[in-house]
Amino acid sequence: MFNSKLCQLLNIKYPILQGGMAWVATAELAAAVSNAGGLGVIGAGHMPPDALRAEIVKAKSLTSKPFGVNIMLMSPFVKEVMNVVLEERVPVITTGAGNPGEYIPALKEIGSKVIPVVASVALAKRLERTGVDAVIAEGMESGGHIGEVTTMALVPQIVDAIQIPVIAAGGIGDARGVVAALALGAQGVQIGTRFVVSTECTAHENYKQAVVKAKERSTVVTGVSTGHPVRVISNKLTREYLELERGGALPEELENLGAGKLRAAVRDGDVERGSVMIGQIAGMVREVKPVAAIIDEIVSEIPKVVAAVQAFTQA
Ligand code: TUI
Repeated sequence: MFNSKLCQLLNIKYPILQGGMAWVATAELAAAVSNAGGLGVIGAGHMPPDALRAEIVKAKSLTSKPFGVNIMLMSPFVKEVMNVVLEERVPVITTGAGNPGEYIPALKEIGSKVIPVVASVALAKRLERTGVDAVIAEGMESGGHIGEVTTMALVPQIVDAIQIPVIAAGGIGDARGVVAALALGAQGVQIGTRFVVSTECTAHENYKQAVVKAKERSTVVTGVSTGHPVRVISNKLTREYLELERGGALPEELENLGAGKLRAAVRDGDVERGSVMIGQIAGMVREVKPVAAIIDEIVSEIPKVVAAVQAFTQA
């Protein structure tokens, strides 16, 4: 086990959480991450309750280790999927895209660990008072729905503002990112993008290859005008979307254009007309590897990175 409060809290070997990516983070990916010593997380996204229950049951059959479910608070099924995770007694719940406040008492009562994603100091402070176990401070380098502050600026400000453990997310994909996060005061990291390009990830091969081909400037942020900014790979869809957005299109028109597009990219492999949500570190992801190899590589390179940093302070 790693000497991190997070490892004790979640009963995991390495302080590495897998991002709960809608459509991408299935039971297969989550179980692979948990089996490799991290915390795998099923992404509930917009899943109906029965589909989520089936994923949870599958994950339980694939791993005996703790795993989590990410609940996307903008989902129309949020109340029903909350009931499913309560009934299935999922050990860890992460939340995204909103304030989970009203759901926290019921989750705490059955002993689930609750770890919301936050993009601001204000929400981190408010949620600490409700008894959450940790927060994930997610910078705007991340893929998908994002906030406005970078990981480098957000993490230390949240670390200074609260007492519970902080997990850094956004722009982390290798040992250098992990060491940087720990230097900022985080107790662990959440990684999404790097796990998309893994053998166990069930996303369409076209999606993985779009990430492999991406460079550091390949993503754009759509939806700023609707109040729901989303980072995705630039393609036919984003060119059309951003043109409409610049022309002052109504939020409803833009939401309609985006509807169903993540599924089209992840499941059908339509990476030109679909929504390829991915973080800015896509540019350093070069090859598809098994999850265990990704985690082993990250963990095994940490001492080398620490030594390189330490060398700066030695005369
Ligand atoms: O949730 C995410 N990333 C996501 S969710 C998602 S699903 C989707 N599908 C289609 C269109 C749009 C989204 C894809 N990616 N990350 C966690 C996250 N949460 N990032 C930012 C936030 C956040 C933002 C505002 C959390 C709380 C918040 O506070 C609102 C409030 O009420 O204070």
